Amino acid sequence: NLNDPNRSNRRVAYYYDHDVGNYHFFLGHPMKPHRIRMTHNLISNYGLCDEYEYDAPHPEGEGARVVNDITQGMDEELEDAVKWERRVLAGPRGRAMQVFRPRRATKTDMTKFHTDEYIDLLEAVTPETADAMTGGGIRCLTGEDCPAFEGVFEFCTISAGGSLGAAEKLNGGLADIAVNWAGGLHHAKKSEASGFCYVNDIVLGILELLRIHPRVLYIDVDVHHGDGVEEAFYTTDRVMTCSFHRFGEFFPGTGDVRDNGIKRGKGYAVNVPLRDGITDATYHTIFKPVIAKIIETFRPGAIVLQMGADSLSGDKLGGFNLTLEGHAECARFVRSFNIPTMLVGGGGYTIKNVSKAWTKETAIMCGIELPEDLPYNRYMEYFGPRYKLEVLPTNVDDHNPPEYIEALKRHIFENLRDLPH
Ligand code: ZL4
Ligand code: CA
Ligand code: ZN
Repeated sequence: NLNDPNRSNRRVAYYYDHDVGNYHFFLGHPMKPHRIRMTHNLISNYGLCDEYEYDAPHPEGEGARVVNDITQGMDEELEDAVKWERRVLAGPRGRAMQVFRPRRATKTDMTKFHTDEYIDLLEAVTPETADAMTGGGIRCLTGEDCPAFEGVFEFCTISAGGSLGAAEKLNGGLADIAVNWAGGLHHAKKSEASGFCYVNDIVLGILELLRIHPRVLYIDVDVHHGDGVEEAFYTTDRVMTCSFHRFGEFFPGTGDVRDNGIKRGKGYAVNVPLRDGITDATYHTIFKPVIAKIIETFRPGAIVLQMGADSLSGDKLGGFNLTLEGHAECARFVRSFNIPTMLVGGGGYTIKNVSKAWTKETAIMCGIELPEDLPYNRYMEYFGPRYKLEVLPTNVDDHNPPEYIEALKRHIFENLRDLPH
């Protein structure tokens, strides 16, 4: 039954470039692209994938090959044990999803949203100019949040290339769900980097989806407000943006519940400003009804879901108290509507938790609930002492009383009632 919301066999396309983990923002910078590599390693050791199939010929002309072969150099007995564990976890279902190395986004791709001048500047960053271009005088790359690190442009071609590849795959009807954990960089503006984000892969991906779909819904569960995406589509009724975020003396400071779009876009931006310490239970008393109502009234042809993992409990920058289960429930809930969906990453600064979240969520997209015991993997030592696929809540106070949540819901539902449907 194709309409069964829990139908397990969605076609999932997963985008990963094994170079992504090699980029470093700056010493001590909280954003660590290495977390994408950790995620991929955990995904492959859970048996969800094992090799690449290239979307397009790779510029370096490489063919498909096995990646992440952590068994190389192991003694035979351990190698057998690891391979056996993978086979057991993968089970009889065979390969769960298709794996692609994305093409790199080009300047022409990027200037579908960004200005030529800004992209030229980004491309001009080299090891020699990097230091001089950070902060000092150049307005577009600002200070410690967005340093001009070595390879920043290439990093952006990977992140944006994944989201474009994912959008193209959905447009072609070749997948039901497409995943790019290297994307989700929601703060980047038309001609300015902001909040660790340089090129807005999400805006580029949505623009691609709009070629086929009259209406696209954007949902953002990162703990920060999705301001760059909201701003890009603030005056259009073809994209509805909905961000859940921590609000009140917190970056970037935008995303008041009263900000809901202008001109033709009036009513097509939804903001859910939350206080710190929010738990799974409180979060879902607002996430589920708001998303269900939006889908019912807006009837999107495609969804982009930003799964920023900094809303998890214990995040270095976050302040929410969501467990792995509560975070993943957002993805499971959106999947149940059975609408073509692209999942992207975003924030997430306690990196062992980021890789657990995005691994669990990748599996859920494939219709698989993973066992809690982590499989042997290359980054095993990050996950001690419990080695479990879990993020537990802490006992911090939830500063979101029921009255506050109810008032937010009332405000949002009243706005949605005014939309044509
Ligand atoms: C750091 O330790 O709130 C950057 C940034 C670099 C290394 C050493 C420099 C120390 C925390 C953050 C000084 C850093 C001062 N290093 C940074 C107003 C601010 C000005 C910059 O998840 N300082 C700016 C951005 C936010 C601000 C959050 C979230 C992205 C996303 C999607 C972006 N900026 C105050 C901070 C450190 C750093 C330690 C930092 N920056 C924490 N929060 C911010 O939504 C990917
Ligand atoms: Ca958000
Ligand atoms: Zn964030």
